[in-house]
Amino acid sequence: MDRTFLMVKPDGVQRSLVGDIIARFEKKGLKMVAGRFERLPEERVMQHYAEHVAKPFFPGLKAYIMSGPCFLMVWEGKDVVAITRAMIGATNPREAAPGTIRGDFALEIGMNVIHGSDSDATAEREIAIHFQPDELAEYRRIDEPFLYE
Ligand code: D4T
Repeated sequence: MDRTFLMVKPDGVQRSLVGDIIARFEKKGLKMVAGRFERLPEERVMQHYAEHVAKPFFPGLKAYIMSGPCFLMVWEGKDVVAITRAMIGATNPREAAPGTIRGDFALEIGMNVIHGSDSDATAEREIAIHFQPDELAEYRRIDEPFLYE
């Protein structure tokens, strides 16, 4: 089954959006297979955002992402990367469609509530940065026969 890495950022945690966000993915039919609540250490922030380290917005992004705890998750489902990116919405919440997480819950690009992997390769890389293989649970959702044809 396909997997993705999702992370509620410190603004989402402080604004008590974790439960609402999890509920959206659960109700969609996706399966959470790992979750951890933590303040990210600098080393993993640098690894996670390696492609952005040299960009002008990186110092602000790093300070924000380390400003408080995040909720890190791994989710499974067929085409889960594309599905969750669509549910999360555009990077800039002002351009994110109503009904998406960023469209409904955020205003600024620098505080856009949630991160989601943008490809299968990125998902694999990000899961490996944040989780050990034995942290990923293997189980069936009881409603799977009613979710997949
Ligand atoms: P993440 O990675 O957080 O899910 O966001 P996206 O995948 O949607 O967007 P991204 O990689 O282009 O940006 C990563 C992260 O940096 C913040 N950011 C981005 C920012 O503060 N200012 C900016 O100009 C950009 C482009 C927001 C998300």
